[in-house]
Amino acid sequence: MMQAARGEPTTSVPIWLMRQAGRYMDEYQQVRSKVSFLELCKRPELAAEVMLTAVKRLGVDAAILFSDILLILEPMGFQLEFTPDGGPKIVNPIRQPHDVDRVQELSSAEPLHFVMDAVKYTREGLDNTKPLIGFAGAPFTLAAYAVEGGGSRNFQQVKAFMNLYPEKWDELMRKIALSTAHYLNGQIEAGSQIIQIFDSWVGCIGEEDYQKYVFSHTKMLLDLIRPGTPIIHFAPGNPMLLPSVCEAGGNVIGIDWRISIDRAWEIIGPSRAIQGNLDPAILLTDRATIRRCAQRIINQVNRRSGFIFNLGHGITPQVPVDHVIALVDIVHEIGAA
Ligand code: 1CP
Repeated sequence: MMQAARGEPTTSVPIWLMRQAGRYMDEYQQVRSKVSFLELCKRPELAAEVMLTAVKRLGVDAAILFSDILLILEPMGFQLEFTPDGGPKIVNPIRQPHDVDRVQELSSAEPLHFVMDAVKYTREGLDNTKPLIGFAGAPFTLAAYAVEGGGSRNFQQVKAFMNLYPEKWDELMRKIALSTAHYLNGQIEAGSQIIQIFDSWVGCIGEEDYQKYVFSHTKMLLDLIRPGTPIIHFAPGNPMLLPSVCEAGGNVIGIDWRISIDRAWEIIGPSRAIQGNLDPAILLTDRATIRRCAQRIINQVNRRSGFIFNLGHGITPQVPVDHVIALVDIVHEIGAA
């Protein structure tokens, strides 16, 4: 996994899956029947146990910290809740330009000390061959939650805010980017060996707006991450953004199923690794279909160095665990052949 992240040749194809520990798994549901999601994130031993259990059960080649991109918003002054259906809600979102003034910029990772502890415990429980991925939301995606107050279908409020109040938008993005840099460097210090940036919702905007409202902030964040740790930059939803996403930075570019591996590699170029890109919906089909789709991806990779198998987005709660285990086995089998 580390070799692939650095773009070096590997003897097999490494695989891990976004949301590999989550609601589709019985073991996770059992833990969640006793504690709320936020409590789970704030109990480092428990958070580590949830991820270690998933890694062991699935046989994947990397662990990701068990946490959530939204936790950083709490010490920045947002009141965060998770509704019973699992969705996040911000009780005091940004609606007016002056709301940005109350957003606290973090000057260290200390307010999120429980996350650093979860990194330590997860690292301690992992086999040495499996790296631990630390992560954070990218500035746009975090700002989108801060303005919308939760998930959104069309992101109207965040788009209106950035167009109407560009200076306040820059101030908000800057506060988030600088806080996130402390947070990620803290995770690296605690033992994370790879960092993934999730810009999960940036695909809702176009190329020009990415350049105008997003690019410089994401680039600043990536430039502030301690050198030497590979960065996976995942910005799904709109493959037209890929040239700008690459320019913003990252050693590995995460792609979703909307673009083929071949075309993505043409755009991304040989100097970076790629992570992706199975449609998570395929995990709802059957073993033969999962095999066929995994084979197609590995054929397109065509032995190029620097490939990490993953989904184009997270595992959904409806997916049978057996199908996920089958995918990991299939990728290990085909990828070593
Ligand atoms: O009820 C529950 O148990 C909560 C379900 C849950 C889980 C298991 C949420 C709420 N978050 C998580 C864990 C999580 N989230 C991880 C670590 C576990 C793993 O990957 O195995 C990670 C890396 C995240 C990152 C995350 N949170 C993202 C980026 C990835 C993506 O899916 O694009 C996003 C957008 C979030 C916000 C969030 N948190 C939870 C949900 C259901 C969502 C998405 C909701 C939405 O706005 O649509």
